Amino acid sequence: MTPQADNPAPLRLHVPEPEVRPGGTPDFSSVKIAPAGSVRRPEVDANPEDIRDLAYSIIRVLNREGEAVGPWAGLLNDDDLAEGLKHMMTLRAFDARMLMAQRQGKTSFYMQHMGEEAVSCAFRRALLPGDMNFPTYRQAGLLIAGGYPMVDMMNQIFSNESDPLKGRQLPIMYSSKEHGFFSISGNLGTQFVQAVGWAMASAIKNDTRIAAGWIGDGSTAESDFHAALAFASTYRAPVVLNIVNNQWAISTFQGIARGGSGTFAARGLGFGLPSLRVDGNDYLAVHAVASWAVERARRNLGPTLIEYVTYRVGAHSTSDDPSAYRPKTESDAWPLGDPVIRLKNHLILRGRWSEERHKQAEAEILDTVISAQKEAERHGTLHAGGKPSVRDMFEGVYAEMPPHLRRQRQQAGV
Ligand SMILES: Cc1ncc(C[n+]2csc(CCOP(=O)(O)OP(=O)(O)O)c2C)c(N)n1
Ligand SMILES: [Mg+2]
Repeated sequence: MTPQADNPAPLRLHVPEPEVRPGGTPDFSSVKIAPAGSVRRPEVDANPEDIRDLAYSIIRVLNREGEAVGPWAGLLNDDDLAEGLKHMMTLRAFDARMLMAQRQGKTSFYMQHMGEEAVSCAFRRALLPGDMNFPTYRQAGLLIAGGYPMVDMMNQIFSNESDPLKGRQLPIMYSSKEHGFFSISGNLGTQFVQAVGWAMASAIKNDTRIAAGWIGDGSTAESDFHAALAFASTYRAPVVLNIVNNQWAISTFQGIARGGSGTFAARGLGFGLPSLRVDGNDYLAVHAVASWAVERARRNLGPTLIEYVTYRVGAHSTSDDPSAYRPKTESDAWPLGDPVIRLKNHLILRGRWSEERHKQAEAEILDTVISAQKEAERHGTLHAGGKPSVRDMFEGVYAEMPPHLRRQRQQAGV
């Protein structure tokens, strides 16, 4: 018998810990950030084996001075960028008003995008009409940049008589087939397999529409994430697989779901997927990388995995208090800055924008959001005014209502 077997050391688990806790000094010195413009831009038909390094770097376009530099720059003109800036400002203003509405008891729940606006707003611009997103709850920029009426978003949040989803979904879990926005699932991870399945169906039908799946850093620990990658890789489904790494999964830091892999993008390498990491707070970089991946999918070159490196500035949701698990000043220390300010500075540098123009745009956007809110509130809020009908509860599931539901509807008197 060996001595080890006689007296084995007790086994232990490794539980990763965040570097800093509340009360500590935020430290992101371990986050390695490539200088803007320094990461190469391969051809879209590059062999995934030849671009494995892109899973470990960070593609960036906007430098500290606000210039757009390097091989990923130059896709969007100044008008496009000004429009993009307005989309992000609109999402931020919308968030602020809806957060306040939740505090006022007009809705039970809200989730903000603060700090992550570039990801969904810029990605939307890379898609074509007919393409389908399978989003999580933090991609409302897909709707705002896609022209979905803000009043309908608010009607859903207020669960009022004009709620397009008739009170059946948690507030903010929108759905709009026409706007390429598949119904959000509260069960995390499901949207990734659904995106791959939809993309496979599109290819089976010889259609030209592609899909985009969305998942958070924490949710990549779900088995659905891995199943989605296996199917996407085997069948080369026309899908863009997006991981939004905002550093947190409610109170759990990203190191738990990432485990031993260096980055979330690196998860794709074992599946042979082209896997790119991008500065998620850089509107131009997000759009450029998204366009690269969309072109691959559209040209039948297969799926791409993208990790957006960003930071969740606000609370996870209105039910969360981040001061319990991270330093209050952590977002100020985040090294990739604020996506709105970075794009604003770039446009100022190009002579297309100014501080005055920005203030004016902020005021105009706030006016638009407030008038949309007034209109939505005319149709009711959580505790006041019009509500969806109880009858709606019985509709929309079965093509022909089964007898037991018909009986229940009669009992409810609707
Ligand atoms: C299958 C499943 N498990 C757990 C939850 C509870 N839950 C809701 S949000 C969340 C954190 C998700 O974090 P992440 O994927 O990083 O997304 P983020 O909120 O940061 O955008 C958890 C655990 C859930 N909704 N579904
Ligand atoms: Mg997260």
